[in-house]
This record gives sequence, C-alpha cells and structure tokens, in this order.
Amino acid sequence: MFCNVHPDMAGYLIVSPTPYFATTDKTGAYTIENVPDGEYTVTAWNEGAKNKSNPVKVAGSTAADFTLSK
Ligand SMILES: [Cu+2]
Repeated sequence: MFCNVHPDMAGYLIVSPTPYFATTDKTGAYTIENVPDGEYTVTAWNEGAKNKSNPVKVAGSTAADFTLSK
C-alpha cells in the first residue's frame, strides 16, 4: 500500500495461508509457537529482499535460520 501524498511512505500487507507465522524482533529473531512436529516449508520475507524458503523438520523446539539477500 502506497501513500499518494508521501512517495517514500509505504506499508505491506501479507496474507498468510497458515496460522503459523511470526514477525521478527529488532534483532531479526522470531518464534512461531505451538507448531506440531512435522515437515514444513518456512518462507521469510523482508522489504527489498528476495523471499527465501527453506524446508524445516520440526521436532520439539527447532531453529530455522535465514539469510536474506537483495
Ligand atoms: Cu503519507
């Protein structure tokens, strides 16, 4: 969504097809709570970067790290 008054003002709306999503904190860390064990594809998005999707096998507390690039 863009502002028609301020050309540098924009917002983003992401529709998630799953209840399992998170936003990062200012350090880039995120937590997705209550994900059942199983195999998933996790996709990371950030303004100006390419989407990054990685397969993740969740078994209890599981870490999935991403490095995004432009
Ligand atoms: Cu504005």
